[in-house]
Amino acid sequence: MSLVRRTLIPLAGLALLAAHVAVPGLAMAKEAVPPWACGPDGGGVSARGGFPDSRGTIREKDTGQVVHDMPASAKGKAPAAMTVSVPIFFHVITSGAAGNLTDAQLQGQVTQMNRAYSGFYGGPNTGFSFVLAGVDRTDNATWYASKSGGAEHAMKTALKTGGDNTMNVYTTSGGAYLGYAYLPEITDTAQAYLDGIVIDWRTVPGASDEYAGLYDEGDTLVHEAGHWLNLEHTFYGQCNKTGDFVADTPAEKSAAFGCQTGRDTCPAAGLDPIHNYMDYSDDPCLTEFTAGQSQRMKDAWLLYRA
Ligand SMILES: [Ca+2]
Ligand SMILES: [Ca+2]
Ligand SMILES: [Zn+2]
Repeated sequence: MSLVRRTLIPLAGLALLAAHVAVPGLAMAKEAVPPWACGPDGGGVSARGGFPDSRGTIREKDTGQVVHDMPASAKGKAPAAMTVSVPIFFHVITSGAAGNLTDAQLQGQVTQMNRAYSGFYGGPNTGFSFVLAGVDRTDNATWYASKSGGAEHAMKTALKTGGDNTMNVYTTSGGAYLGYAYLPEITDTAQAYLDGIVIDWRTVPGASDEYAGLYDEGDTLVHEAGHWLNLEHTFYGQCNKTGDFVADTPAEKSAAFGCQTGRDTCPAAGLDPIHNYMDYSDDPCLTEFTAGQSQRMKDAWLLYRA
C-alpha cells in the first residue's frame, strides 16, 4: 500500500481538484471509494469514510485528500513544553429548528476538547487548549443536509473565518457522516478554503439522544480535530512499518468499534490502541492521545498553522 500511496500522489492530486472544483456535484457520494483507494483505511487517501461501523453508521467522509508523512526537517522540531491555544469558531447550520445548538452546548463541546487534549481522561497533556472564539448561525436546508462537494464549498466559501490557526467547525446534519476534516497540508493549496471540520450536531454533548452512549460525549470533534492537527487513524497503514507515522501507537490492521478490550490485530508488539481518540471506538471507550501523537500535532502546528 505504501507503494501505491507514493506513486499515485500526482493522479490523486488531480482527482482531488476534479472532485472539488470541476465536478463538485459528482464528488463524494457516501459509498464511493476513489479509484486510488485500496483498503479498509483507503490506502492512498486519508480515508474518513465510506466504511460503516458495526451498526451501519458511516463515520466519516472520504475527503480524497492524499496523506503524506511530514518532512524529516519538521519532525521533532516542537519543544516538549510547547503549548498552543486554538480558537474555535462554530458555524451552526440549521434547517428550521433542526440543528439549533445553544451557546451553552457549544461551550460544553469546547470543555470536552480541553479535557481530551489535556489528558483529563488519560494519556499525556498534548499541550493544546481551545477557546470559543465565536459563533454564527445560518438557516440553510441545503447546507444542513449536504453530503456532496458543492454545498460544502458554498458553505465554507461564505462562512470560513480567521487564518490557518482558527479551527472552523461547521455543525450540520453531517450529511450521513458523523464528521470529517482535512489534514493541515490543505492550507498550502488552492483549496485552503476547505480547511475545517464538519460534524453532525447530534454528536455535541447534551445536544440530542440520537447517539446516546455511542457518540454523545463530544469525541467526534476531538477525533476530527486530531486530523485537523495532522493525525491519521491509528489503523492507517494497517500493520505496515510506518502505520500512522506515530511510533507509540501500536499497529492496528483495521478500525476497532464499540470497545474491544484486548484486541490485537497486528504481529508487532502492543495491543490495538482502542482507547485512542484516533481509533473508531465508541466515545465512552476513547480516552487518550499518546506522547508521539502530541509531538506530531505540535510539529504540524509549526509547519502548517503557526
Ligand atoms: Ca503507530
Ligand atoms: Ca470518551
Ligand atoms: Zn477519522
